[in-house]
Amino acid sequence: MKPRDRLRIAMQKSGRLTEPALDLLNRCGLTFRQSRDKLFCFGEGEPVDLLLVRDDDIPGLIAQGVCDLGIVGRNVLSEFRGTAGESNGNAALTEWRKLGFGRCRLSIAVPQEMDYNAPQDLHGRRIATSYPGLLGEWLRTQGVDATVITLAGSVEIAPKLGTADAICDLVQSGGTLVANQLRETDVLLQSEAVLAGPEALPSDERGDMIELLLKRLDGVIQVRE
Ligand code: PRT
Ligand code: ZN
Repeated sequence: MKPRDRLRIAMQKSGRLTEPALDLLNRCGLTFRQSRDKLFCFGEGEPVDLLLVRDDDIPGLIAQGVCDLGIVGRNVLSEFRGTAGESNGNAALTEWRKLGFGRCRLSIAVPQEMDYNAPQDLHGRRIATSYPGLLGEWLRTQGVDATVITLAGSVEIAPKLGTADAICDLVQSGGTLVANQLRETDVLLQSEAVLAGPEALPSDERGDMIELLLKRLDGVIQVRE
């Protein structure tokens, strides 16, 4: 791949993390020229550009070196690290900073009427999720043998449709679970948006720019807290 002299940050094009991520970068003194219906935003002052993509693509873009950093939910980053990462010859990714927005948790939920006391009650059951890596790892640590059903979306209706006995999905207010007669039983992961990047910083101007950005971020995050 051609060496780049400008830093490139991947962020969500359109979704829950878009506005707060852009707001945070603006507070760090970064402004961008291109309108947001485009894939690429050119940085005006500093040599920092944005790539606007689906959140699920962000870890892969960093691991492949297409982007230097990304703003993404820990849930997406952890799932990627568990299922791809080094085994695919990709660079190992790390959380450089917690960003304090996009907070949610990845939880197990079961139908309200199900008799559930402990993870062992999931033995032999079917659990629907968009996070098969994280769920599989949790089931292993709990010593539970269950069938993981991977769905891209609408996980919360799987029990009602009869395609799963329980789900493992993101929860924020809990409203979606209640609306689907489900109750939260176990939290697998507490999540928020994070600044993700490779474990080793690039040893050129981009590395210097990342260090400067991290310093500014720390200032902005401290003011918020
Ligand atoms: O198009 P793209 O793939 O980029 O977007 P997306 O639809 O995958 O993501 P998006 O915008 O929904 O969420 C982006 C990130 O926001 C997630 O990866 C999480 O890190 C974070 N986040 C924070 C959430 C929620 N809160 C959240 N509540 N992501 C999803 N939800 C959903 C959840 O899946 C469930 O359907 O909201 C519902 C639960 O919310 P409550 O409030 O009813 O509990
Ligand atoms: Zn997504």
